[in-house]
Amino acid sequence: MSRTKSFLATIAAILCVSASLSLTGTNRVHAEDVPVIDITAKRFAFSPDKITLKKGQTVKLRLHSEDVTHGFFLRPLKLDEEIPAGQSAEVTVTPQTAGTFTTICDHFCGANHGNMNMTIVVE
Ligand SMILES: [Cu+2]
Repeated sequence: MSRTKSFLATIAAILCVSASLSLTGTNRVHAEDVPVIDITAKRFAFSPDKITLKKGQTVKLRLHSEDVTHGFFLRPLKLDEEIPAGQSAEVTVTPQTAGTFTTICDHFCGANHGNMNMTIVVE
């Protein structure tokens, strides 16, 4: 009887330890392994105007607007964000297709809006 009890206690202790290990492991992966790329939108350009991503690698794009509301639209990467005036928006993306893509501002922001775009290269 007491042998069974101590056996069960040992199992419980192992489960506890492995549960807490896997939790901290998950948190660490999220905090450190997703690179952040800052992109600033301002009439009528994005800065930087070109970024390079790796196929299959997740990145977080942190989009900032320095003036009015802008859009950030790129159908092949399923990006369709609105960047509110003077604020930021975040989107996480894992590109699955290599190529050179053009992201456009799809929220009308003024006279030269039609030429506001940036390049995303996936390699
Ligand atoms: Cu625009």
